Amino acid sequence: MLIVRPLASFLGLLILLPLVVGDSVSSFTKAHLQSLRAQTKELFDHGWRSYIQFGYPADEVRPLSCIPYGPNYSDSYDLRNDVLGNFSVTLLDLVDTFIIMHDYEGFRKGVDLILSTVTFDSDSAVQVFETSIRALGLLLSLHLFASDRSKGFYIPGYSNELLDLAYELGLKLLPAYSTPSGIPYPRVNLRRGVLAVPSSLQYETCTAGAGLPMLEMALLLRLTGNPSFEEASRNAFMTLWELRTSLNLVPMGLSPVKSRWLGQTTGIGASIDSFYEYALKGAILFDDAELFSVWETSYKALSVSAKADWFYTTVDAETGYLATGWVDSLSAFFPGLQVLAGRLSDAQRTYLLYYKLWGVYGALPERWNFQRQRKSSVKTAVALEWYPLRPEFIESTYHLYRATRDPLYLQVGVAVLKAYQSRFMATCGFAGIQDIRIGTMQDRMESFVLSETFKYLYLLFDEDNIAHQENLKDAIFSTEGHLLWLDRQSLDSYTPASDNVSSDLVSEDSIHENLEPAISELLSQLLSSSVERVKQFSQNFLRNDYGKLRKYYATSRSRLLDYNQMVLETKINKTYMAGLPSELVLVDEDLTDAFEMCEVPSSNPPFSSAFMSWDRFYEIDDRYSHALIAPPYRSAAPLEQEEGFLSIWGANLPQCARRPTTESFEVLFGDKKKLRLAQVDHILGQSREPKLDFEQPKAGDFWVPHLDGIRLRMEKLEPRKIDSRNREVSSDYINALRAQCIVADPLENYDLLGSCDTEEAPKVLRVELINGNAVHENVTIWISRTSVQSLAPNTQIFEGRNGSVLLGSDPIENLRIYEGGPQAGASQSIQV
Ligand code: DMJ
Repeated sequence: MLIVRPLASFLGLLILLPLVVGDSVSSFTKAHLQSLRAQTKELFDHGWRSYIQFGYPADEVRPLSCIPYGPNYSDSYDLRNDVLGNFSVTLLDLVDTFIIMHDYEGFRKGVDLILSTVTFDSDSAVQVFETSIRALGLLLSLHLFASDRSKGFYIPGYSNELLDLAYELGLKLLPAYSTPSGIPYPRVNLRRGVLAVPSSLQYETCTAGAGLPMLEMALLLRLTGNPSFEEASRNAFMTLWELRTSLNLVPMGLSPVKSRWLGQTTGIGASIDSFYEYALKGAILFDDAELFSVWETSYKALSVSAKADWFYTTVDAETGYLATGWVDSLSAFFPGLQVLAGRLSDAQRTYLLYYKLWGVYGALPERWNFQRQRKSSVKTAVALEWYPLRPEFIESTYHLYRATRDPLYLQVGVAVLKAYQSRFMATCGFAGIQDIRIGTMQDRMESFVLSETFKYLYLLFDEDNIAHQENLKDAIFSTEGHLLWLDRQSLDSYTPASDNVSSDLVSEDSIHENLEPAISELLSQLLSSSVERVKQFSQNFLRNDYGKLRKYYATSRSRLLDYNQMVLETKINKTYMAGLPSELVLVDEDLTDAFEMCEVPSSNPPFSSAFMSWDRFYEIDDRYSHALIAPPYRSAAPLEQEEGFLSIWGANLPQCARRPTTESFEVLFGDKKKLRLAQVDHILGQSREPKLDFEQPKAGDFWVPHLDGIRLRMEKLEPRKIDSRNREVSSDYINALRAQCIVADPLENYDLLGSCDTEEAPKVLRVELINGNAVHENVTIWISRTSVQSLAPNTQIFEGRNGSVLLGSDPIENLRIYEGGPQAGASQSIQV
């Protein structure tokens, strides 16, 4: 098994675990995992056979009506044409799934079919990035396996035919980069080049699309030696980065002609997702420090500006203000990326929402709306209602399982598997959901179902998979789930079989001359209307959430703060764990115990799920109960509470923290533009000064010399509220802290020194987050006296007694003035 245990308890396990694997028992023994893999393979085979029989050589098969599906030649504006280029895209996306499923025969059949029938001489306008990630990525991955004797998928007599095809496709995509900015046009006609695409389909490239082909294109260069591939795509990626806002954020779409953003919204989901993914994966694949710094900087910027309590939001890239009230399904890939970046606890936290969404909907709505409505319903919660069987949730589940081996992720896999065996199963493949709110199905199976969704599902159940072997340790999964690596040995050995497709289908100049006037005209019309749209939206937003915060602060803090959004809003509900069977919930409305415990299941097996034992595991259910609303046709119990799982993995679990009843709000000091420059240091050790007569910072504390550009999330501690650390706030605690801040200033300089005298209810503030960094228990944020003084008149931040700091008349529990000398920089005496 996966966890090493003393023999005695292992023997105990043998007695406790059922030896026969039933469908409803989550034992996850070797035999059980083997059965789960076999079931996954069976599903994949059903999809593959259906496509070959009823769809091929078209791009897709329609799973409900069993007919082929391809581009819509009668309407060039039909967006399905973006992925359907009439080159059998399902085949060109899925063949490497055979590799992951240890099926050499299937792999050979797939490769033979590609080589004997696929052609890119198609009069279709396709998205450059869709074609790159699906077809180009697959061909490169197949080539790497077919030409490598060490991986078990070598093809005897193979002489680069797959690479030839990739090369041919690469040359057809390359003219898209012929823009003045180097940002690619979004679409290209595979036979007739960029000019054959209507200009109104070329004015905007989404950020993910512009940056995305980089990995595939760069690999194509490394394998074929044609520098144009990497130069073009790398240049586009770095141009995007150069255009970032002062918050280090990159909006979601731009004009390839004008190289300017066409909106300011950003986030981690649709239109931007793979930008972060390829910064990190490119850094790993090519050992590239520049790309790594793009990832690190972006991640930090997102944490500062876009991280709410449980998930990343969409924000305005210039101001950091909340831009929309939804989370989209595509963003579910992000926890997997966080795992790859080594941010494991961040990843688990980000994952939790998607886990809950799957529990509620048995799918992920394309957009889920988290904002509180006057009358909540499934209609208000599901902002975009379809689920086209996207892979992102299972992709992150797989990465998290590999990093933690927590059985709850396997349980998720079982639930996903069951959904494909029942709900999504169709006569000719698998059908996505058309409308989650009422449960209608979609007559479509996109190529990523067979190329990604089943691949990650299988990998989740397969400890010994080829992808987990030592000789693939440097490989990464592309954004479309194709395994890529850099084979340094085979570099420089390639001569293209044919150069019959020329990259100058049309010269760069002529593309530019022909397209630019039309696009400029279109842009000027469009910009005026989109500016209007953005304005309207933000006005609405101001009336809603922003207004709440204004109201909250209006009376006592009229001069205060350039603040942002109200993130938390809490109320005591009768039950604190919505969605759990009542016999498993122990409700103590008096809030007198230190801990409220979930009922402990009676069996006491030796293993358990650590994720599920997290004391905040259920907080999100309650906090977002207004938006986690199940459609009427679903009545599923939470996955972790299913009997067959809980009785085995639920030892001493779950132990739940009480839901916080405190409120939180955000504060931004000084200039927003300084956010990304602000210094927030983590203290790694004690001061080296032998004996200081003032309190010293300790390891784990923060050092923040300047408050300008500092964003804090504050928790408001009031008597009898339950705080985020699961404690009831006592009046004694409040009074003790407030006693410190009574001002005893000999000069009675009340302009600069604060006072706790107030007629308001006494309270204390606590910093929960500082520029995206969580501030844990017993951690102090040290700031300099000068920074307080320089902001004091405008922002109502004051020095209290003994180095304490006040916001208005409230002391801040974990923020203190560092007394280490007048210059207060003190970097010499603190290791930071
Ligand atoms: C896939 O084509 C890829 O995972 C891509 O990166 C994002 N969109 C789809 C699946 O949702």
